[in-house]
Amino acid sequence: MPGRAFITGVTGQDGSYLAEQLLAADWEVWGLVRRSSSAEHGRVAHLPKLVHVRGDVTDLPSLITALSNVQPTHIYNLAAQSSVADSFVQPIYTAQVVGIGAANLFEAARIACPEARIYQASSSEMFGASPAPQSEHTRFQPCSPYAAAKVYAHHLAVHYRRTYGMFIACGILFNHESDRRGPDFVTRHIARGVARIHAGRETTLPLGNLEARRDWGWAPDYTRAMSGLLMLDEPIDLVVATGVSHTVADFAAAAFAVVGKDWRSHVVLDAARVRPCEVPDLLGDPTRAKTLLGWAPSVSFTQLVERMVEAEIRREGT
Ligand code: NAP
Ligand code: F7E
Repeated sequence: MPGRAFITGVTGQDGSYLAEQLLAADWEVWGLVRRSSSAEHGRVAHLPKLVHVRGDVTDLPSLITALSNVQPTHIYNLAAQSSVADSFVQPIYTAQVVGIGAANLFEAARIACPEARIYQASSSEMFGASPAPQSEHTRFQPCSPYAAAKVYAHHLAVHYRRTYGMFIACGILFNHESDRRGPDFVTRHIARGVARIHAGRETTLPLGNLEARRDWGWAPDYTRAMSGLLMLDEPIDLVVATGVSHTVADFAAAAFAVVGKDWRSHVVLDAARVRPCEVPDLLGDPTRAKTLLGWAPSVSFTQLVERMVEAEIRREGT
């Protein structure tokens, strides 16, 4: 039965797809939107039924007020400073939004709506240096301030689950992409660079570590898994991944191939894009997600790359 959902991070990539999917299934959807002098909220501008609630996950009173007023049945905590690269530059801010932000959300829910089911956006980045493949049993070895903050939030979710009996499920999601991805992430950066080179507006594409491996999937598949996780009888931790990984170089090669170009003629190494500490190899084992949710990715790596490059070509108007 549809209920009332409250989403933090609703203006982001995942929040926008999740809101779309829930509204299409007749849920009432409320989204936390923070104040900005220039916000246009482009990813959710096409969703008139989405109710915007002013607040910030670093501001506990705003969360208590929002949850007291909305009284959601389901809460999705997607708000984050989600860039791993930027977390090295702003480690304290990242901890405040990703770590303390989650603590504020759990505490606000405990006070205002303790019966609500909560989804916590955990991340494959938490596995860090642990060798591939990674599953629910793999040790967390975070390699960035972002990952360390996500590990804190994850452990806190488990603590609230065990100590207060709250329904808090953690989706440990591997990289998922779309044409709504932020422009700084490598897939969108590559897709946009290819489109600009195709249009004759650039000649080179700067990249950092080409050898890092990631398990890339299609974002709307992953937001389906989020709502599925809150439909289970018990709150659990669940890995969501395709089970296939590629290097950054593979992504670049596939993206340039969409416009008939050789990536080696355009990619240039930019040392400033290499991180102080790198996660070398993320490859998820989605067995449990398949068993418990019947979840499977609907888009292959090649289709994902094509969709992203074609979307950027449309944006470039060529
Ligand atoms: P995203 O596009 O970067 O969106 C982040 C969202 O958080 C935006 O709506 C942003 O609002 C909001 N936000 C940031 N700081 C906030 C604050 N202080 N208070 C309230 N809202 C705040 O991220 P995403 O890719 O959709 O990812 C969603 C969640 O899943 C994040 O928690 C991310 O860490 C996690 N995750 C993502 C992936 C992935 O591959 N995409 C994988 C694993 C886990 P503004 O629009 O105002 O900036
Ligand atoms: O980097 C390498 C980079 O920034 C992927 C977030 O959603 O997924 C995301 O984190 C790889 C890394 O994503 C460039 O070093 C090379 O190895 O696209 P990314 P991420 O760091 O994996 C996880 C699961 C999350 O939870 C995060 O929120 O690509 N790389 N050259 C580059 N990366 C970027 N951004 N830019 C480059 O030029």
